[in-house]
Amino acid sequence: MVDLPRRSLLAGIAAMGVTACSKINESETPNSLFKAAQDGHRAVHRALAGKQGLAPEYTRAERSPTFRGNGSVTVEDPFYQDQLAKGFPDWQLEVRGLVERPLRLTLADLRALPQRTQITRHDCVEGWSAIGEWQGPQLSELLDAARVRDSANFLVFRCADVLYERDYYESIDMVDAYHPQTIIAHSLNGEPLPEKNGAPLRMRIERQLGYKHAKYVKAIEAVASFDQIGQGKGGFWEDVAGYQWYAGI
Ligand SMILES: Nc1nc2c(c(=O)[nH]1)N[C@H]1C(S)=C(S)[C@@H](COP(=O)(O)O)O[C@H]1N2
Ligand SMILES: [Mo]
Repeated sequence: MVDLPRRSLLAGIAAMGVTACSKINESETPNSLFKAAQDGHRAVHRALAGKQGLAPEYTRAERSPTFRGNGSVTVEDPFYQDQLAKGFPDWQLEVRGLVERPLRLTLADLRALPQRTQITRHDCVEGWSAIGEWQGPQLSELLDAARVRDSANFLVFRCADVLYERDYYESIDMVDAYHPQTIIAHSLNGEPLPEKNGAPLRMRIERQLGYKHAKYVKAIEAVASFDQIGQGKGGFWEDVAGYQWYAGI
């Protein structure tokens, strides 16, 4: 595990500037389209949306006055609570698994990267929506810096909270991983994330339903398959309640 100073992270990103594109192209090869076709919804959605289709973005005036918290709204862990009280000075996000260069990034590292701000609508399957302004680096920046191996097919997000006695986790494929609106958000409506919305870091994966947007993210793991993770369905709600792994909207 390397503790990368910011300069070398940025240098790494500059040096790997083309990876995001080549990765997306790779995932459009006939072979992986065949794999995608095993899930009808995913294939149809991809065909209609196009690989770079953007989720709608809204104006500041359209933001919801409050953005509710759902699922876990607190993290019991004492280290987490101590960090929350102090503004997360020692929180680290790990990027690990099938990568050439594992990373450990502080919030300061993440804030020093180029930032994306997006005002999007969150849709929860429980029947509510909210519009919020999110800010953070694109996930592709980190993946390029970590040099994701070709053998990686999915990213697993490991979360700090426990819900119904299980660690929350989620996973996405490499098309969503490199999508321009997939960001690691540290801010909501111009403020650091509140605890209920996933402080200090939560995913925004804008073309998917709410449960895919992992909150309290502590590690991002590149894997070939998620068969051996959790109960093998690729996420907390997929395991617990049979929700679809591909939740495209
Ligand atoms: N770690 C973690 N991430 C999570 C959840 C959770 O309980 N724990 N709930 C999911 C669900 S179902 C939704 S709708 C959104 C809610 O995000 P919010 O609390 O910011 O509204 O987070 C998702 N990500
Ligand atoms: Mo949800």
